[in-house]
Amino acid sequence: MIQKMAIEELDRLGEEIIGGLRLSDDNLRALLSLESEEEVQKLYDAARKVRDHHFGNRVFLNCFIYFSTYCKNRCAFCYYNCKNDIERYRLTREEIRETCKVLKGAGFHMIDLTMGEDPYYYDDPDRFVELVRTVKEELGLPIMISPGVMDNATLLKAREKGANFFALYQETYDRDLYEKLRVGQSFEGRVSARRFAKEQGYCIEDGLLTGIGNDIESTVKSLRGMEANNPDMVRVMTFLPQEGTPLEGYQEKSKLSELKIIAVLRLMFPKCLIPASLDLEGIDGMVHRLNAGANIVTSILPPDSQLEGVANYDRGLEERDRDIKSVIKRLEIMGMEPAPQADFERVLGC
Ligand code: SAM
Ligand code: MD0
Ligand code: SF4
Repeated sequence: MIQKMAIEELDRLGEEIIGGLRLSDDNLRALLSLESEEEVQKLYDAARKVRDHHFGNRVFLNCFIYFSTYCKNRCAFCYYNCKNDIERYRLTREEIRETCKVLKGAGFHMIDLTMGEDPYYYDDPDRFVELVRTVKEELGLPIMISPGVMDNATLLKAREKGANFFALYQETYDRDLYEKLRVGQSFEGRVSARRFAKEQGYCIEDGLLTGIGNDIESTVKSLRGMEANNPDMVRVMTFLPQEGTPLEGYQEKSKLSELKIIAVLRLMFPKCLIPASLDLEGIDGMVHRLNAGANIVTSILPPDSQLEGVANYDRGLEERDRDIKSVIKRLEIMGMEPAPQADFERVLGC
């Protein structure tokens, strides 16, 4: 049986975490099973207190460039899985250079270069390394790479050419669920690519999906699984069903909301970057995620961009409100502001 957490304990939680308290598995179960509006708000309050203690009102901004939507894999949740008959694109090096020009001085702390596991790059990974070099040369900003599982030699070369962060999400540390989600992909291979990157001086991001077969026990397992990697950034995303995929019609009444998990992540990983992704609910959703303890806005698209997101809540909508100016405007209304770049460099040095 899950032990409940008393309201008074929730009131003290933020302070206690700042004072060094580590949550037990029973604490995690209790927090993840909170339901009443009052209790859940207290959880967010605690997470914000911890976030503000370490980062003040300052937020980081991550630019998302999905430069190739070709993929050889068949993740059950993903729109871009190779079985889905969709239009795809692969930007040329020149197009990427042009995108960088638009991004100069825009105010981003980091550029996220994401792709599907595109054979064009996997058959000749030096093409990918070259792309990292180009973006570094154009912008001089920190670079996150999200290329999927990459071989060690390529990870090393990309690091030498200026990649700072390696994002690779396990989605779940429950192996049975993993096999249903990342169909045909090695669980260990994913863990070891991330571990290798960390050993080589990358900052690493790990992540979970929620609303897709995870219960409280498997979520606790996943949180502990992420913790074991000593990540610098940790995320959770709500599964959004995608047209043309096996899980197109999947619906789940999950009590494990993304917001609750964001708050728990903040309590478990007080100093980590935790994303408020625009990909799921846009800028209104960003506000809720920041209020639950997140501190980096991700999936901000380059100005006037036609590029894709990953889950794309706005697919098919006419208006796309995913630009850095709109984000900053809303941060100001919230009493928050973009952090100085020096703060981000400190995070990278951690
Ligand atoms: N191809 C690389 C890979 O899979 O690692 C890079 C893309 S990765 C950043 C895409 C991530 O977006 C997935 O790991 C998953 O966490 C998330 N995602 C994909 N489809 C989603 C969906 N339908 N709903 C929510 N999140 C999704
Ligand atoms: C996001 N669409 O932050 C991006 C993506 C990949 N590193 C990040 C999932 O929501
Ligand atoms: Fe490919 Fe990544 Fe989508 Fe999986 S999540 S199908 S690896 S793009």
